[in-house]
Parts: sequence; structure tokens; C-alpha cells
Amino acid sequence: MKLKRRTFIQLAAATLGAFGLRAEAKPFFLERRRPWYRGEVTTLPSTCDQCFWKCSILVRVEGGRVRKLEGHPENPRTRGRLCPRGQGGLGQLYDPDRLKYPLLRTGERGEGKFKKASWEEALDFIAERMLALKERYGPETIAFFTHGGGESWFSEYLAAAWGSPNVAKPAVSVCVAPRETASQWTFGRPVGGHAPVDWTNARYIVLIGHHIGEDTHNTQLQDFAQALRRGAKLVVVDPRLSTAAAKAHRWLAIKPGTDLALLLAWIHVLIKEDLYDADYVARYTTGFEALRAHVEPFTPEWAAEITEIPADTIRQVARELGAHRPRAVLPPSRHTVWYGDDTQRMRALFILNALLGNYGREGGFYLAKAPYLEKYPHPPFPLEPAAGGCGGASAGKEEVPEGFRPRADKGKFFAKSTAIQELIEPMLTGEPYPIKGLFAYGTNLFAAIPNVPRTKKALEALELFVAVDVLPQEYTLWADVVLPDATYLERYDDLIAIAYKDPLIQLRQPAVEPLWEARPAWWIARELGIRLGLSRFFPWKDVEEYLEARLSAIGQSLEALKEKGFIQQRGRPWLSSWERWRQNPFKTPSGKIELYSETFAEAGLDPLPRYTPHPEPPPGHYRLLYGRSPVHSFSKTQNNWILLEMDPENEVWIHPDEAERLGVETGQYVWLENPDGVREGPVRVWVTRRIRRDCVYLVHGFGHRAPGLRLARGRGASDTALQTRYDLDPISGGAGLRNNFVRLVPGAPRPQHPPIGRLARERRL
Ligand code: MGD
Ligand code: SF4
Repeated sequence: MKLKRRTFIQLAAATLGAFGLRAEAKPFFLERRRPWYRGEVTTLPSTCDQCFWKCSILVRVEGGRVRKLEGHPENPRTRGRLCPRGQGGLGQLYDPDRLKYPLLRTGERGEGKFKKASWEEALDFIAERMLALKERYGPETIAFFTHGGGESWFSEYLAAAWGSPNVAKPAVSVCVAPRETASQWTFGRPVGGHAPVDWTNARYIVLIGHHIGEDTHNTQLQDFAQALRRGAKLVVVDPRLSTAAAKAHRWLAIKPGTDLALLLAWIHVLIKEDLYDADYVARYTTGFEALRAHVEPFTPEWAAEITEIPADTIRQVARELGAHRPRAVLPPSRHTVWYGDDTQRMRALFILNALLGNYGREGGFYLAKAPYLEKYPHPPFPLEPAAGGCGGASAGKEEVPEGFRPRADKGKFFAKSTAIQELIEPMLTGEPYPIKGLFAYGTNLFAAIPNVPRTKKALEALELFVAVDVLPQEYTLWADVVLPDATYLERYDDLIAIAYKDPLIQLRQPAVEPLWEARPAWWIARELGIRLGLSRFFPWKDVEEYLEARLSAIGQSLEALKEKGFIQQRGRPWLSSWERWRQNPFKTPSGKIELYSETFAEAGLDPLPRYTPHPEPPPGHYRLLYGRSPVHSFSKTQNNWILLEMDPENEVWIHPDEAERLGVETGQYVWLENPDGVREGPVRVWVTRRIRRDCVYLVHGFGHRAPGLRLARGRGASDTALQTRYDLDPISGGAGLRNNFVRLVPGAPRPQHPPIGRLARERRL
């Protein structure tokens, strides 16, 4: 039976047992068993890289092998617990399918024919090609696509030293771009990696398409569970009865694509019935009167027609929000690229929070602070490093090449050079100038970027394509050079800065030597930099010297950090503490929370959010919705035997009325086909009342096709393959993915996979 049907995550009661085991508390079954080790166990702290949440871990090593991963009990964001993916990290480290040596392509792109090469040979080849391309087209002809723990050595170091502004991350324009842009232009602050919601003190929580419990982030899930335990009311707005919706007091099964209408109606009721926090609004916001006039027509009756949620329910939830303020909160989700008007939807969400007076207040949003850190004192780079968020990479010191300028000056809004899906176009067309080289680090191009056929064509047109990965994922078959990265348990990365209530600096350090001929990202970047004539930017001889220099600049030492694993500094989470210091947290042009945005108006954008309808599914088709599994991260964990055993394939969810009409049943395999003729699968059907009739649902990350992924290949369907279209958000550059539609085609064969239990046993330590 699959995980989701097993109440694996018992939010209210069992974060201890199901979600993670406390490091110091041994369950009885472990107490009674023979010890799993014979030799001496050494323990060292490090940081998980199974997802971007960056939990602090304790790595138990015995006999030169990592035996166990546990949550660091003293780290306030980990609290001795890990999620299943964190505990299953060994499955990546000891995966026999890992990339083992540098490879040089000998066949056609995509054919998968390579020869083994030495590191010298591979790095010399890359450097020679990069320098030749620079000579012909300039440094900007090389793009860098990056994600994951080691990415900063390329995105923020090598690319900046080399001088290319074309650094893009799927985690921006195929994920957080709308949320971050909206937050910046409403509050003048980023949301950042750890969504600063004060869950535990909230009394009324409204989740909009935010599937906590399936999209699993350790601290967030622990805090959310605690909020529910303390009696917080939960409303979930989702076309699907998600795990969170199953715990909710109200599930609002909204018509997909209409959330902005619902948000506008809630704003309408709060204002119309004087339920908003008038003092907070007067003191901290601008543009209230314009907002009041704007939302006048957006009554619950108007929204009910659009959203298919009854007007009375809309009104009732708005009243409950008002009654619980400021401890009523609508947390922003992370993956916010839905329909192409996503910055405006997120603006509406933030405006609603501001009306509740919860920003900078307990039970609402805390003001996250990044830790104080110094950069390594290298000579100034020709370009500013790429921004972690969106819209910043092009605001460099040198002129950004024409055509990649942001829409407004200085990276204000969307810069093409930061939107990964937009950077595919110049590879194909040469416009506004050619991109002839691509360096992809930890970015699964065929799972992360919509319109895979276009990506494949673009890769075919490149003169140099380098892939740095740990697995032979399908996109690596297109590369000229494939480089095997060390995993996070085998390498140092740069210092990890975490904005939190009290900010943290964390260390990732190697627990064991890299297996086979894998090499750590910092080493690859430095060796390549030296070959590219950039030695002056890499004066450190190894990463320990680099880290020591950064730490000593803030009065800390690498030795101490290696012992403890993290450093905690003091934050300033509440508005009251900022006021005590006579400081203003709102870095907007007006210095206030901008309900109405003058900047948007000047740029010809809607200064207040406006609802526009989205395309309906063509006859016989369903809107394709997608989400996460609690034991998988994107497309990177499906070959991990520990995690795959728990969740071996994705299923297509469909409503029973539609299943009956189509004559399909639970357990049967079907193809999914989109209007562009792309066919995916076979994928298992799950007939369930937990989804509306007008949409179907898939977990993202499955549907691997690479022959080298012996466990993952051929399991389930890829949502990305079916997303041949996207709607560009003109403000953030986000790629809205949810205007894609599919039909179910019965008659697909049941795939024959080797029994997963046997495969798992073969791989056990
Ligand atoms: P993954 O798909 O997990 O993440 O997109 P990606 O950043 O591409 O692929 C990560 C790659 O890194 C894999 O190839 C894996 O083998 C490799 N890898 C794992 N560990 C290491 C390592 O230590 N070193 C190196 N060098 N490589 C490593 C994620 C992106 O996708 C994001 S953040 C979001 S939110 C979007 N989600 C999403 C979606 O839900 N649906 C669709 N259709 N598209 C999406 N695209 C976005
Ligand atoms: Fe690792 Fe899970 Fe924490 Fe992500 S949430 S860093 S996968 S333990």
C-alpha cells in the first residue's frame, strides 16, 4: 500500500514516530535489537541536502561507511528530527547507479555513448571550448543553470569571475519568482527559503494550494503540527483533498485557476465589514483608499460564480479571519508559478495578510534576518554574483547585454537572464545574441523546465554542454562532458546562511571520501577557474582555507564549527523590536507596506491585483495539477532504494464520475496525452473523491526514462513532459504551468518492474 493512504504523516500526534525519530530517544524495537555496528562509531555534524530546507544532521560513521543520519538535537530548526528523505540520504550516497568517472561524448546527443576520461582531460576539454566561445561571442555566451547544495561555486563564484550574467535556477522562475517579486514590492522584504510564518502562535491558518505534509519541510511541518495541536483552526483551499485538507476544519474545493477572485472577495468583506486592522493599516501601509475603491465590486456573490465556493462560505471565512487577527495568517506557498498572473495573486495574498495586521506580529509573519557573514576577500569579480532570489543577476557592474535587460531598470522586475525557461530561446534562435555553451549543475533539465522538446532542440544547437550531476539522469545523455559530483555526505560546500528568527550559519562537511572518481563541486569550480585564466579569483588552495578565512572574518573558526555544526546569531523577529531601535523593516519605495504599488503603475502594470479568467480544458481533457510526495524531492530521489520502496510510482488521481464515464478503475494503467500529442505513461489510475471532476493530479518527479537509472526508469508519468506550454508571468518571469491539459487513454500495458523489495535488499548496506 502506498504511503499517502497509510496516514504516514499523522500531523496532530505523531511527528515523533512517523515524521522523524528524535536523536536521543531510542524506540523500544531498537533498544532490544543487536547493535547495527561492530566497530567504533564516530559522529560528525553536517547539513542535509536532500532538499533546500538544509536541516542540521548528525552523521554516524562506522568502518569507513555512513551508517545512519539523524536530526541534530540542538539545532533549533531541526530539533533532533529529520523527514524521511533526510533519513534516507544513504540511498543516494551508496547508489550503485551513480556517475563514477568523467565522461566525454562519442555518439550523437541523447544517444548515451561516452568514453571514460581523466579529470585532466575533461577539464582541459571544457576550458579550451569555453575560451574559444568567449573569443567568438563574449563571456555571456555561456549560461549556467544551477541548483542544489554545491551550486554557489558555479552560480555565485565561477560565473561571476568568468563574467556571464546568464545564471538561472529552476528554483526561481519555475518556483518562487512570483512570491518573491510580490513580497519585495509589497513589504520590501523577501520571503526567503524558510517562509517566516509564526505557525505555533497562529490561531487561524488559511492554506491556498499549499500542501504541507506532502510538500515536506522539517521545521515547517513540526510547527504546523504544533499549531493544530494547540487548537488553531485550519482552512485549506485546494481543488484536491490534500493531506493538509484532510486535517482542515474547512476544505474549499476551489475551481482551479480562480484563487485571485477568492482573495479579492475576502479583501472586499474585510473592508466592507470593517474587520481589518485599521490602526495597523493607518500606521504601516499606503494605498488603502485606492484598494477600498478597487475591491468594491468584488463581492462574495461575484467570487462564488467564478470559484464555485458558496458566497456564504466566502463571507464566513473572511469574518473568521477578521475575528482571529492578528493571529490569522495566509502563509505563502513556495511553488507559485501557476497561471501566468502569479505575482498579482501573491500580491493579493500579501495585501490580505497586511489587512489582518499580522506582518511582524506573533501568530503572523516574523521578520527573518540573514546571519552576519563576510565574503572571501577575493579581487572584485567583473560581474556581481547571481542573486539567490529573482530579478537581481542582471544588476551587475558591467553593462548587461541588450535584450537581457530587466523590464524596468536595475533588476526591478523580471530579467530574462534569470528566467531559466526564457534562456532556452537564445540557444535556439541566437536572439538577442547567441548562447552557445551551457554548464548545468544539479539541474535536471527535462524534469525542471517546461517544453522538453524545445529544450532538447536547444541542447542539440549548443557547441558546449557540460553536466555536473551525481546520477546518469536523462539530460546528461545530451552533454559533451559529464562530471561526477561528490554527494553532500562526501564534500564541503560554502557556508550555509539561513535567515530565521535567530539566524544561523551551518556547515556541510564530508563524512567519508568521495566514492569512485567523484570530486566535490568546489574543487571542480576551482580547477576549471584556474584553466580559464581566473586564478586570481581562486587564491585559496583548498576549501578549508576558504572557509577559515570567511569564518575568522566574523570571529569564528572552522575547527569549532566542525565540532558543533552551526552558529546561531541574534535576530529581531517582531515589529516592536525594530521600533525600539527606531528602524524600518519595509524597504519599499514608500517605506511602508504598499497595498497600491506606484512602481507597478509607472511601469504600466496593474497597481492593484485584478482577476482574469484562464483557459478552460478542451472537451474530453482535464486540467493537469501536480504536487509533491513526502518521501521524494523533485526528480532526484526516485532512484534511491530507501525512498522508492516507500513510494514506488506516481498515480493519476481522477474523480469517480469521470472514471466511470471513461471506464477506468483504480489500479488500471493508462496513457496521459496532451493536446500537442505528447503521450506519457503508462501510469496507474487512482479513482478518488478527493479531487474535483475538472482536473487530474500527479506527483512531480516520476517518469524517468534514463537507462542508467535502473530503479527509477519507467515508473509512472512525468508532469513536465506533458507541460509543453507555459504562461509567462510578465512581472516575475515565472513560468505558469497549470494551463496544461490531458486526457486519459485506456489500454496501456502494466509495466513490468523487478520487485522493489529484492532490488532494495541487493542495495542494502
Ligand atoms: P530535481 O528535479 O530534483 O531538481 O528542479 P531541479 O533543480 O532540476 O533535479 C536535481 C538534479 O540534481 C538531479 O539530476 C539529481 O540527480 C542531481 N543531484 C542530486 N544531488 C546532487 C549533488 O549533490 N550534486 C549534483 N551536481 N547534482 C545532484 C527543481 C525545480 O523544478 C524546482 S525548485 C521547482 S519548485 C519546480 N518544480 C516543478 C514541478 O513541481 N513540476 C514541474 N513540472 N516542473 C517543476 N520545475 C521546477
Ligand atoms: Fe533533509 Fe528533509 Fe530537512 Fe529537507 S526537510 S533538509 S530532506 S531532512
